[in-house]
Amino acid sequence: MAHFEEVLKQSNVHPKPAGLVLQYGTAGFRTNAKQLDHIMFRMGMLATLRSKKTKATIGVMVTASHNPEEDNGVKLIDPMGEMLTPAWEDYATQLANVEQEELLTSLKDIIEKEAIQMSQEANVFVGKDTRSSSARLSQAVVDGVIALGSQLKDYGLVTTPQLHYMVCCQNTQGKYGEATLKGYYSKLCQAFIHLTKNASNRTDDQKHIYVDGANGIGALKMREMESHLKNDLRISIFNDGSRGKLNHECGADFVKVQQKPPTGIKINSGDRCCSFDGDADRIVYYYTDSQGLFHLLDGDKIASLISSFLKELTTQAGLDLVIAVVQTAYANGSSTRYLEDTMKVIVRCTKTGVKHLHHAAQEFDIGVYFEANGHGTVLFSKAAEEKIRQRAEDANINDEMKKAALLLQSTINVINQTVGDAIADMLLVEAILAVRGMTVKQWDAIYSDLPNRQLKVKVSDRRVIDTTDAERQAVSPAGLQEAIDSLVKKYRQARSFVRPSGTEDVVRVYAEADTQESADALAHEVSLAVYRLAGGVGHEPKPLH
Ligand code: NG1
Ligand code: ZN
Repeated sequence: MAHFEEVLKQSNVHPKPAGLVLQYGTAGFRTNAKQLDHIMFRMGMLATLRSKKTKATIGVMVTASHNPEEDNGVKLIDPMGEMLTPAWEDYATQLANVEQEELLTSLKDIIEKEAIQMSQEANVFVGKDTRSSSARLSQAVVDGVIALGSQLKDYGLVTTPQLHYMVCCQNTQGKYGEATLKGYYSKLCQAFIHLTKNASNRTDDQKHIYVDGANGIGALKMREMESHLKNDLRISIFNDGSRGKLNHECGADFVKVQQKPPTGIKINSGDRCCSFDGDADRIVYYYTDSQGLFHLLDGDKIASLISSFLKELTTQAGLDLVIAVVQTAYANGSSTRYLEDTMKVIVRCTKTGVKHLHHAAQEFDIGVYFEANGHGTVLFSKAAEEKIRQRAEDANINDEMKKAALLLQSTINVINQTVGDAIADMLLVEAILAVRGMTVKQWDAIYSDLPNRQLKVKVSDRRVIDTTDAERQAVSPAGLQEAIDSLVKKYRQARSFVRPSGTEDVVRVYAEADTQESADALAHEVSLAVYRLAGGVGHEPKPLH
């Protein structure tokens, strides 16, 4: 076959360093950019096979999200804009790791196992973030796509969620929207303008938001979007990439983990700020109060705001829809209590990793899912969307019901249902605050976070840690869970768990308790237990204070 000759020729341009083994993890492949050229080429080919198999457009995004500038990575996007199906993650790992001379055999093996018709047409969408290595690496993806004879559309610089959106639009024949950046901005911004236009309680300072773009793609895309907002929202962008380094002392991950404002942002007390991560699929909010104290409003608080808004609107519209919030073990205990006891919504806990949350959220009429780190979105079932549409068009209902149904429709349109999207989530939060006339302080006050701490421990092989119960309990190594249990008992309102990271070669430790000192002490003690029982390497973890 002609394609295979081309594959052989091109694979010599993108050779695999012998012996290198990488795995398609929760965030695709992610490592130092120098090691990724062959991976990109091979993922271009795998996307083509996936496209032939599904008879649909597949996306390939070149990014390493919140990782440092010298890293890069790649993720495949399935037809409805969702993450690659797990069975194909295994093919991705297989294809990535075969040595040069076995490449064709491995390709043919996938083709055979999946009964792929090579004569079937294929179409692949490619996108990249602003890393200096991204241009070269996305070219390697393109070479892989072309080698197997697929059609191709290169979107160039886009956020991860924008590429997910394009794939979904393309495969739904435009029902979800137009597969262009202009289509994306106008859908989201029109919905935002509709939501805010009758917001009688909105104050002037509510029309101004400060955005930390993490020196990445999000900043560029916010600039592009501004004109579509028709002055309905003023946006001040910091860390726009003109000076600082990507994700360096800025961005959503830095702000969440360090629990402090990013460098490079100048704000006054009470100003409403948010930080995106390096590929703009995460967002966290924050402000400083009149005493200069920093307040973080993370994914849990965003999920709480959104779900309470949706509950209010569905009730006002007289719609009986089941709303659930999906979280992970990292969700602050106060948020879970607030959602269950005060809001009375269903709460589910899944393993870390967006695909797990997304999957669980699909089981409800309305599923709001957020990781504490700010990655999340809202899913509406087809039936729920239909009920909302019918209610909005019903001529026999009162004004209040009608208004609520129309607001719900615009809420659906401002959301990117394919994946967590910092830009879309920001517009939704801004709209809710405007409609409610709510300040960032009032939003923050819906519940108080339990003080918490996240730490990392280096061990020689993090796979020795095995967990259960949505990662909240360690089943191995022996004795670790017992050690954690007895440490937790020493503190009030305490909780702690450990799990191997899916994106870094470390074990993550999380602890929360009634005071910051207790949370810090507990996190440190649990880190020591991990170090001692799970084969820690290097120095023993030191206390934080
Ligand atoms: P790992 O490295 O597995 O903890 C991190 C985040 C996840 C998810 C992935 C993918 C934390 C604690 N973990 O995973 O939530 O976002 O990266 O980017 O924030
Ligand atoms: Zn990201």
